[in-house]
Amino acid sequence: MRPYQEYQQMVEDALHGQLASLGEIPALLLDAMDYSLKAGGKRLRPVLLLAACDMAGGSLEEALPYACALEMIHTYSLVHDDLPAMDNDDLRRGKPTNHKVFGEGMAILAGDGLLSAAMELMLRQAVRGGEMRFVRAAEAIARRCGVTGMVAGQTVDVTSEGKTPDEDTVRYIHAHKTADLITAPIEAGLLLAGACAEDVQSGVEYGYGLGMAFQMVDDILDHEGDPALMGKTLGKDAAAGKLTWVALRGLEGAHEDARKAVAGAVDALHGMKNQNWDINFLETLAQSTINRVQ
Ligand code: GRG
Repeated sequence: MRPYQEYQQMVEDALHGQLASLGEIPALLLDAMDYSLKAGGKRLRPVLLLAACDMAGGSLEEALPYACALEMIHTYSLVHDDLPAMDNDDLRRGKPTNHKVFGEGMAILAGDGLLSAAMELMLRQAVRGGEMRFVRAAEAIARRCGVTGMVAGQTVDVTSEGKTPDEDTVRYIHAHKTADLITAPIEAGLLLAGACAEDVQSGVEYGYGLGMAFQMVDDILDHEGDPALMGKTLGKDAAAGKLTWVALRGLEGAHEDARKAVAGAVDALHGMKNQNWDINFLETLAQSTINRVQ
């Protein structure tokens, strides 16, 4: 088992090079994309992809373009989410948001650029690799960030503000806006490593539990977190009447449900058919989500 920081460093080292490898990008566009990409962040999604692939005996070199692509997709979603037409935020990852620095037009283009670059990187690797597992990993990521995944969740999120929270709707928002992009790296990492369908399914269940817990804790931190550690303005969700897990279940209920979601994730890991895999990294990561402060 490698430490989190080792996977994180692999991603940090590869991100800019992966972008630059696509060819000549207009300087301002590259600056705007790089600004948000290099603004920090935990790199959770790419780390999950590398760790899942590593656990199942896959190649980290083959997985790296997918890991970087996923971080690009996540970063695009943050850039667009921060725009005045969406959440209208001034601060992200402890820095002024992309549109505050580059203007709204460039922030939209930076997001578009990050999403398109991500697709290109994955498909280039799929063409190079020439095996169906490369295509299937790209399909899983495209599906989970797309119109039945993250974009669907964000749509229901922005159109539900001010409504009375009901469990089905809040679960839908969290499952798609957040958990899909946390499930994507597990699914893609296992597919790249050639895992069997049953183990990919267990990985998907793990990703769902982890992703739901991650967003429940995010909702809790919006009330109880430290803005300096979170790198963003807190308290905005409640003020905007967002459908959060805290709005649905209260702070205590949200803590309890986050613990249950993590337990579900850990159960799924233990149910993997391949009992030779070292599940410690993914298990520890899921458990630490409960106590995360950033
Ligand atoms: C614009 C299509 C579109 C989607 C936006 C990502 C998102 C959906 C909205 C941002 C607000 C939010 C609460 C998203 C839920 C996912 C989440 C908790 C994102 C923050 O992820 P972290 O904590 O951030 O991994 P870092 O900065 O560490 O990468």
